[in-house]
Amino acid sequence: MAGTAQIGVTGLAVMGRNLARNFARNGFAVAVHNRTASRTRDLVEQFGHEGTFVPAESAEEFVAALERPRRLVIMVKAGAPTDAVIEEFVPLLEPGDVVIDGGNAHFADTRRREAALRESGLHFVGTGISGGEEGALLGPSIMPGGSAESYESLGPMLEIIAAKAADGTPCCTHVGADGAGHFVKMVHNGIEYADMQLIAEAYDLLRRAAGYQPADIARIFKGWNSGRLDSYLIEITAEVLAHVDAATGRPFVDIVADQAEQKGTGRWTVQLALDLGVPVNGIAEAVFARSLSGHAELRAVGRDLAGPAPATLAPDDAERFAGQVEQALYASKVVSYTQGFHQMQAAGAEYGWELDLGAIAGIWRGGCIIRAAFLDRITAAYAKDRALPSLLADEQFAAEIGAAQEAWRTVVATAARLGIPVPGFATALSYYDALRAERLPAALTQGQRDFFGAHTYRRVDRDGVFHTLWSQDRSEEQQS
Ligand code: NBP
Repeated sequence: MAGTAQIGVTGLAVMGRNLARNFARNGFAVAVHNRTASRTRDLVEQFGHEGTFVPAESAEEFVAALERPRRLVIMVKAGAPTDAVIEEFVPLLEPGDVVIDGGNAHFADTRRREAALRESGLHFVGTGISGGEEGALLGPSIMPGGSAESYESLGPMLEIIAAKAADGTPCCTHVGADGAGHFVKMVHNGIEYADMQLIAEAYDLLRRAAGYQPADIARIFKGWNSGRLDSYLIEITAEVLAHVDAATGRPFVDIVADQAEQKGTGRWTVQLALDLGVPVNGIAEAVFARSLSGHAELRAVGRDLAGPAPATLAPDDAERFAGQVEQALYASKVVSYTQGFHQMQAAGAEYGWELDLGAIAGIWRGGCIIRAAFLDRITAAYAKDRALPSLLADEQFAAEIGAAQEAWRTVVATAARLGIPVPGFATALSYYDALRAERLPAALTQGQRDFFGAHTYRRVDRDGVFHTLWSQDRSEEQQS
């Protein structure tokens, strides 16, 4: 079978195995390889009937099975294992071959690997893949970086195995050079964190402020899912809330320990936003909310702190409040996407990627965790103005948020009054109000910085950089 496989996948744990099956089910001959050969044998034994698999037990056999230029997908644990696999395969490859990393790599690692492999004439394509195990098999959202040339040979295959949006468009596009694909996947995950946090806050308010039970809230979410909040995450939230624990007969959500876990990507999004100087408050609050939930000892110490007595709204008010929560959720969601897209825009400028933000929203419409009808609107906003400075500068989003803002304020104020934490809703509203402000207290911050550290400031009425000689009470002097 030498040189007949159109693509190869090495690393056959859940993701790699399903991705290989996806290629095979779509008619591609797929070479398959794994460090531990039993996984390769299991795959062919269980799923060999689904298409053409070319099993390989050694790296040499695997490379020899691929047609040229070779296309080789690495689906192993991110970090050192990915480097180990690259080191193993690179000496066996030839200029023009394409090495694809479909793992959740940090984009800086992808930039480093791309530069190193380019020296040997190899294309390195860091590719974000979203949709988990099921997406890998049935159609994920695919975010390939790397050179445009590599996309010419690889792109058509990826577009075939990718999810399709409702209008049939493949959820895969060439995102940009070197680490762009992994960066965009990381921001996708950051936005996913923010979406999940906002949904969790909406649930908490409906339960604790409005007095609804999980089954009622499931019905409310189901209703929202046929409106502008229509999305995979709202859909599964309704299912989780409707689920009853078989062992106890209690709502499933009540038997789950309330300590959320986080993997690296949400944290990376916030760390890199800090490096880029981009406020991604919504994502940051989502990461911190998970982190706080996990600090059991801290929470035990705080549990007896003073707060308002628990109170719930009257049934008529509860119904109206549920409508207001929908508006607050929608407005906060628009803000967190605004922040995520700002981060991608800033990274594009910093790293020289020509990111098409509308196309990126487009490939998130299917396959991935944040898939939502709403993404069409983002694509439309960037189609109207490719250089849109912020999603909130889009007339339609601005009008929608304008219409929601009163309800949004009521929800945040109600939460504060009742002592229910809503870090996601509140930070989104503060971001919105900060953008609206004619003047920010940053002027005072600058004054303080000049006072204690001679950090200088700019004036509103004259050009230049100024410092006040505070101890001498002397008027400002212009710096050179
Ligand atoms: P894992 O992340 O659990 O990795 C297991 C695979 O890595 C196995 O094939 C294992 O081989 C291989 N591997 C390791 Br560990 N060290 C190796 C080394 N030094 N040399 C060669 N192979 C090595 O698998 P996964 O959950 O399928 O995820 C694969 C990638 O996809 C990861 O980067 C992950 O972050 C990313 N991803 C996962 C999801 C998801 O929902 N799970 C979604 C999107 C992306 P062995 O069988 O010999 O131990």
